[in-house]
Amino acid sequence: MSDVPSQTGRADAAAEAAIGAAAPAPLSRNEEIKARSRFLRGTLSEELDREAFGGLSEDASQLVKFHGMYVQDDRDLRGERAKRKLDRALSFMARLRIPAGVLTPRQYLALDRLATERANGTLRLTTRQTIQFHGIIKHNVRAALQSIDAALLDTIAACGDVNRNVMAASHPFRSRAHADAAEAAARLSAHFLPRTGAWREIFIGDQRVRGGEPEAEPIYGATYLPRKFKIAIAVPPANDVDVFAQDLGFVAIVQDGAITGYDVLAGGGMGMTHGEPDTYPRVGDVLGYCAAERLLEVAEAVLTTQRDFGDRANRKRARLKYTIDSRGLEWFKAEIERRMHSPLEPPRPFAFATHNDALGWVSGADGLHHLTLSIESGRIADRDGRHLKSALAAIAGLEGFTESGRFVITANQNLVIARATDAERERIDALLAEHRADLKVSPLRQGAMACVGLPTCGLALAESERHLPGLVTRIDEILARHGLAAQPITIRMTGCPNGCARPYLAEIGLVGRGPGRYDLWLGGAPDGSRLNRRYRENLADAEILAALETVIAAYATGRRDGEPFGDFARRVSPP
Ligand code: SRM
Ligand code: SF4
Repeated sequence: MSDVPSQTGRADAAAEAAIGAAAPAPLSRNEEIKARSRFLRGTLSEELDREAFGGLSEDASQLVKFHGMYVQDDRDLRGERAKRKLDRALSFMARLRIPAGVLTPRQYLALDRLATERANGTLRLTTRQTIQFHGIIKHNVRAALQSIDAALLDTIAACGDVNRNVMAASHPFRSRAHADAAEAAARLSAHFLPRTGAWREIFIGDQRVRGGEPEAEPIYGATYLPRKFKIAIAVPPANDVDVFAQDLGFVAIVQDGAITGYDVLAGGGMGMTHGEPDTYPRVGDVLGYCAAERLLEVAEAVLTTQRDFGDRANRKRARLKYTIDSRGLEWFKAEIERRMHSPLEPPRPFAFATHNDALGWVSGADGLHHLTLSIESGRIADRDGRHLKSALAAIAGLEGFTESGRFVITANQNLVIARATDAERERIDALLAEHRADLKVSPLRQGAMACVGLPTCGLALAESERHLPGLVTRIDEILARHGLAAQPITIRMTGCPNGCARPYLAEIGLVGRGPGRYDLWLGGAPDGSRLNRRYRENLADAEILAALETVIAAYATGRRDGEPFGDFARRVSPP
């Protein structure tokens, strides 16, 4: 492991010493909150007991994120409640930590029940291979987390200034290399899990052992990281985890079917703020290659470099991508290698073909079958005559499959129902059909992703999850008019520029500006390796459709042989 100081809070001092610059800017308020929190406890426990108020104080609202939760309000109800002089309708969103997105069907059943009994009746698969619950009222928070704990799961570090859910190629049963990647994700997740006992004490009811070891965070230190930190492992030729969008990405190098090492990427990130050019999306840079057994060592060197040099004054510039851009890639690589006591090897060649999921059944050499099921915007619900939630619960409860099957969440918000026998495969198909949950979707819809957006996201400027499906229908009509109905194209929408559905890597990106208005970004690569560019700003739906019709018509007649839509859009609309 790297021999770096283990306690932070001195990060700014270290950074200033290193560059010999002017007096440091004052730390952000979140740094004070973390420092005072006694390893993420703060006043959370007492505040949870006060049920007369449905939310938390500002400081506790920041701390609860480290435990995987957000205080939100239903924005559909805001205006009406304000008119009636009522407080906001507050509730909690809880996000699980599920490394590589792998669940047993039994765990899934527990989560399905939780959604019905303690949340808003739906489960939301996220773009980082995990599940969110919305609408948990304060009174239910502890009970919800206790049922998560009983299912041998947790929400620790699912949000907050820590390493987030670690992603891996979404089909761990496809090959030995895929299984290796999922196992490596679990190891990374465990290695960077905060050591504080706060989650168990506050939500589960565990008592601290009197006179026990003093608590410490050997990797993070008392003030954790300057900002969130994200890791993913891709197994070529699928870039289904969007490895270029991660703070730290590993691309598996496979020999004789097993992962022997990784190309290491650093500095990816999506978020930006409208009108603030010093914030921007960025794809990760390839730093070099490491042998598989050095995975944790490399990851710790990168994470602790960001811990010590990331910006703790300005949270808008606190991600690793800005640390790298401020100090330079050469400096960054040298610092990683200094911490590892040896250089990375030159990168090995790799090639990706796609960043989407391949839908449908595939069968393994072991005779087991795996179904990748399209879940629109990751929302599992019984609605509009389609009983997806009931269907998945029935599948998870199939005798035998409950124990031997697996549910795997993909980074494209889809679900792999894995490890089914011949007979189980037949039952699964029948259950999906009975519940009208086996809809055939167009290639465009297969490559569509939307962030949550309204009504729960406090940062949304425009609709997203509720809006994209209808817009896709209309874009499909345009594609059909131009003979392109079968053309796979990635389209991603977010309700604001934070980029939660990674829209800047899509062939068509739509980024919320204000109610009903979006910026249109075009030209991402079909394998997710290139940023798209802003093509038009502040468009209403009719303007988006008109702009797309023009480009799609030109693509229909002017594309080169086999040229993907994103490549064409980039070629014909240079910067
Ligand atoms: Fe995100 C904040 C939802 C993946 C970049 N994201 C939020 C919050 C928590 C809003 C808030 O801070 O108040 C959203 C909660 C909405 C809700 O009601 O549920 C939210 N982000 C999501 C999810 C659920 C979107 C989805 O539809 O699946 C994803 C949950 C991931 C998970 O399971 O951990 C989600 N967010 C992402 C990604 C994609 C990724 O990680 O690969 C990104 C872009 C990559 C990146 O981090 O650069 C992303 N979310 C952000 C940002 C911008 C961060 C930045 O430094 O630029 C914010 C705002 C912030 O942190 O201040 C944000
Ligand atoms: Fe909310 Fe913006 Fe993320 Fe969408 S992209 S979930 S609107 S923060």
